[in-house]
Amino acid sequence: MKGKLEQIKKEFQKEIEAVKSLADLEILDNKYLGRKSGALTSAMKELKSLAKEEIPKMGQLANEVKIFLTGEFEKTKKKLKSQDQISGSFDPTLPGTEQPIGHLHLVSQAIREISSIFEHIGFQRARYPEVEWDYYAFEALNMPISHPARDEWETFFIDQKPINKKLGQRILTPHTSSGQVREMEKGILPIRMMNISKTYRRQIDASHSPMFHQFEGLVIDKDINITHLKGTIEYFVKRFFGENREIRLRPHHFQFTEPSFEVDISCGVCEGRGCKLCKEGWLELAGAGLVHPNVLKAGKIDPNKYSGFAFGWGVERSYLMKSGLNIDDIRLLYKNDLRVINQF
Ligand code: FA5
Repeated sequence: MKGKLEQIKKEFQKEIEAVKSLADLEILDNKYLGRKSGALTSAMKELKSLAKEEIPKMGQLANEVKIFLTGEFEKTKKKLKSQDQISGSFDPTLPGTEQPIGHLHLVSQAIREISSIFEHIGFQRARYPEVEWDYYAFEALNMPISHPARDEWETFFIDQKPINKKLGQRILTPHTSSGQVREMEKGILPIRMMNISKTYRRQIDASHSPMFHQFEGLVIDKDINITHLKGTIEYFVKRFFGENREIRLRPHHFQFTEPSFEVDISCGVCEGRGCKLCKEGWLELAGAGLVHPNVLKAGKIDPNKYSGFAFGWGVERSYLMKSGLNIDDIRLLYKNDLRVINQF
């Protein structure tokens, strides 16, 4: 019996090495382990007819051969299956799986468009800190600590002790005007700055977001006057909103410009005739004015030699007012709802 079992194992090893397919493997499985006439199954049936003292020893050997055969079958099966997958299922002529391609958020698209429009008339992009000192956001802009105009910016304050008296408290910048004196401090004249960045205020409703973007133009040169300001704004409005849109400068008050204006554009819905959205045909979009002499002085520029203009706009509001966009809630831009975002 011992010789028979060893012979079965030897022949099996030779045969399994030659197996090339799962179908051949199944035939071999039947040949050796088949229930009715498998070579090993039949040998095991013969154990009963051995001498009593031989049975345990031969039984153990038969079991070892069975475990060996079963293990080899499993190993070969796995190997053949993975070969099948590699060679069988890969068809290089089939079209690949198309991956979805993302796109820029509409606010990023707006920022690119705005930058490019101003680049054409010589403005250079700048970006100043969003976590800013009180000094640059207010004090240097002609708003001393107790001035009530500061309230208009509904500022977020950082819970941190001031590091020196001049810079004051740390805040999240409420407007891009905080870049004005920083730009002047570089000491390079003339200035044509386009500062676009995130700004923060404690406000939230359909037309206010606590985080929003502003773009701030600042021009400092010799003999700058209101016609330069008006021409620049008009150029931007026609490029960004369309040739048919008009602008209006309405007298206003900002501490850091004199004179100051609010900039209105003619409504894109009724084309200036008056409707539900605009009431009288005009929409307010920005603040602007000629740079106050005290701000020039804070930036170490002589107001007797130089003058300048500045304007600050909301990026989101401007984008929402572009003709053809029907978004009536600014907060939709930041809800990350792909059904909205993917339309732009
Ligand atoms: C200012 O922030 C001035 N710094 C603008 C300025 C710059 C005046 C330079 C003179 C010279 P105002 O607070 O009006 O002004 O904001 C300007 C624009 O930012 C608004 O017209 C609006 O378009 C946008 N804006 C203001 N608050 C929000 C808000 N919470 N959410 C979205 N947009 C806002």
